[in-house]
Amino acid sequence: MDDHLDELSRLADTAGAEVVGRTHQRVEAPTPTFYLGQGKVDELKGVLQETGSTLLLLDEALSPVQGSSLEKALAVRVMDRTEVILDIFATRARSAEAKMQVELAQLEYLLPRLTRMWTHLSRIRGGIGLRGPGETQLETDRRVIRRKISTLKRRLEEVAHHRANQRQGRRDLPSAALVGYTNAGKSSLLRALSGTEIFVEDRLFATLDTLTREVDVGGGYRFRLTDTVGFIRKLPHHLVASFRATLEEAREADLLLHVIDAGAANWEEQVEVVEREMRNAEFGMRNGQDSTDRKRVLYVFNKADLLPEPEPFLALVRERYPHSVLSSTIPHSAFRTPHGGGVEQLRDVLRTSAQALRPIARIRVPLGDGKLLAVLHRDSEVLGEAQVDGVVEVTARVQAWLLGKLRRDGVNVEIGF
Ligand SMILES: Nc1nc2c(ncn2[C@@H]2O[C@H](COP(=O)(O)OP(=O)(O)OP(=O)(O)O)[C@@H](O)[C@H]2O)c(=O)[nH]1
Ligand SMILES: [Mg+2]
Repeated sequence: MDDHLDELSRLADTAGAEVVGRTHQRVEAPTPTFYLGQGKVDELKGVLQETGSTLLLLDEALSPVQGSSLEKALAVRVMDRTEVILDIFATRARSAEAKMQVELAQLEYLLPRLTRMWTHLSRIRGGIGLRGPGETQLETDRRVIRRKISTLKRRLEEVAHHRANQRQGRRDLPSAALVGYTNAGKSSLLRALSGTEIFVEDRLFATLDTLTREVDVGGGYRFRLTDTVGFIRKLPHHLVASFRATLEEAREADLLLHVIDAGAANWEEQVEVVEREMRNAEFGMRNGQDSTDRKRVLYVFNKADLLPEPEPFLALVRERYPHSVLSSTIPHSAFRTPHGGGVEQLRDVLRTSAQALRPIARIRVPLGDGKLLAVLHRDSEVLGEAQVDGVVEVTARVQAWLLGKLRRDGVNVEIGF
């Protein structure tokens, strides 16, 4: 309960509001008018006046009716968690795509609430609210909004299509996506591993755009590592739906790095939230190595520098999550992995994965089979070619799927020589 209100406070802070008080009530059956009971509403009225607050935030989702009756009764702006999150996304969207995605989510959210927003806009000015790209739409009617929604969906599909095409040409490198709860340190990890400058902030939802960097994982191997938008408890479903295309990059990755803030008291709850959202977004996940049709997940317990005893902690979590590593992106912190700096263990695991995902193979290509040679040059990394006994022997780093295909086609392939 307190964790949830702490998180709501952080959301408020990120949105630019100052928290002056908090209260909670166990609500067995929310009332259709106020969600809360009349007694609580009266109490809130007093507190709001005393503190001179202009805003009331609720951690639970309000119906359009509950929102507007509470606003009337309390004479302040009332927002639920969904609205605060939408507001943060609206002010933080930078790229054209992120802006379109947020606008789509805002419009979908607004549609059933149009009347309430109209009155709200005419009555209350300033403060945080539904700012950003969706704002101008408030003046238009439902029909226009619906048309705008379908235009946005179409344009987002075009962007997604374009990206899928781009991805096609980059299948030669193994890929991993950083996923996890907001503020877990995903962007910091990408920065530490790639050695490039990436925006990091101790606020929620610092990252809204996916960003991909090539990372040298040692032994001549490179990984394509993608940073993604963070998840949070009760992430508005409109947002999840409109950010679907952005998450496509993560869905396509060979490997998922689930980044966890090991220093958070409720990290287990955060892991559950992330896994639930990923299931909803249809990520094919598996925890382990034994089946081939699902995606591998590596649990990265970050901020290990905050743990008093990192090694016993890791031993404990490995009982439940066998594929886990500790990391810390803070340079020169007391935490060191057995292989050096705070992210070196993760780099080692990535190298091992790269070796497994891209084994080196020797392929015997009959002289004159230009088509096969072309396929190898396009879809694998050719390390060497030699003509031996009437065949071309190609040594290459080959993706597992291509190896399977070559074997099925009866090509002479040898690995582990
Ligand atoms: N103590 C400690 N803090 C860290 C570590 N890694 C990141 N942080 C801090 O955690 C905060 C969030 O880091 P980000 O990298 O922006 O987190 P994120 O997962 O990308 O967050 P979103 O983009 O908001 O989803 C920043 O203040 C970082 O400096 C770590 O290993 N140890
Ligand atoms: Mg980030």
